Amino acid sequence: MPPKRFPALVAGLAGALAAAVAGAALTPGAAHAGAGTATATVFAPNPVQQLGLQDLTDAKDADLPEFGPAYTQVTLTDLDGSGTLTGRYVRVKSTTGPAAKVSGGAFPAYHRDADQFEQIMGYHWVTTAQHYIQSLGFGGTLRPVNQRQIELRIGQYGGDNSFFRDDKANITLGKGGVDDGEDAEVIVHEYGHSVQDGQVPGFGTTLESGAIGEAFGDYLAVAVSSWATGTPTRTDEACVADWDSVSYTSAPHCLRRLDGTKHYPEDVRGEVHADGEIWSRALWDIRRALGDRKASTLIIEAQFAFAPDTTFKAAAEATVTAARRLYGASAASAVTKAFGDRGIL
Ligand SMILES: [Ca+2]
Ligand SMILES: [Ca+2]
Ligand SMILES: [Ca+2]
Ligand SMILES: [Zn+2]
Repeated sequence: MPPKRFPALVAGLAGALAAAVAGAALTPGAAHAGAGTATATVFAPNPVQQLGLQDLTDAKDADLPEFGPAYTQVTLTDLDGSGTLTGRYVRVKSTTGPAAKVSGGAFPAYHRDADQFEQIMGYHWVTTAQHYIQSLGFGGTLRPVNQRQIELRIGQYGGDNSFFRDDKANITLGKGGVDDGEDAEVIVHEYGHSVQDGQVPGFGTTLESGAIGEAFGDYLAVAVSSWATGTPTRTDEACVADWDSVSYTSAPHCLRRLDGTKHYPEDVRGEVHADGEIWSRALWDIRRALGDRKASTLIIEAQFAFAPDTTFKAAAEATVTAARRLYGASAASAVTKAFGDRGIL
């Protein structure tokens, strides 16, 4: 388990605290001091990864007994005290079903067959992803990254259409197959697009920059999953969205992987998600070489220098530069090797 980040407040206290801090200006540090909290129930990160069961199926959103051990109680943080899923980093809007509502300092223990479950998931995993980024020093010793309130919408149709959206800060989750909001790695992938847009407004206007966007979302999904829920994992750590993908892949179920062998330029297919696997493997290798903390820090720091229409080569060079500036020559050479192995540098 990672270091404890969520203070274990008793439920009764949480409501009082939420009221006390409502409207107060929260500093990033205050997010960890228990401001605006409530307990809730989530998957962490998803039932396939948690249980190691590749034969789980959506079963039309049924709350079958095998999901039981995957339900995990967490403390939602950074809530604004209104009793809804509105907080410092995200506000949740659902067009399907009723809105989740606090009762006595806690959200009811919604399960996957309730629309509110995906709302809670969305709130929790966006906030957790922002906490992960802050844990690296962003907003402290390093510049803030995407420390704004985004909107997370849940609708019948959503899907991964961020490449075509004009409001890239925000997230839309759909309900095709397994509800997208039941898999933390889908939520954090989408938040990855928001993060990059926060760093470089309008990022991802070309095939290669778009592929970098998909790759970073996948990388962030895995990094946040591991940070929040621990390793080793019961499915391959490099597997993204083990649960959402059960309805469209064969076992082991992965939407995409970080440890593929695609090489530039011969494996380019002209599709951002497919080509993103070239870039994400380089990020994965950087993480294996330098560890999660250094890798994620330099990868995110480098993105500030990316042009909205960057090429793989220019972005890789910016990443090497960030590695050298933050961690010196040996880190820079590890990053150069990772991109070199993919044919990018
Ligand atoms: Ca559901
Ligand atoms: Ca889905
Ligand atoms: Ca996973
Ligand atoms: Zn995407």
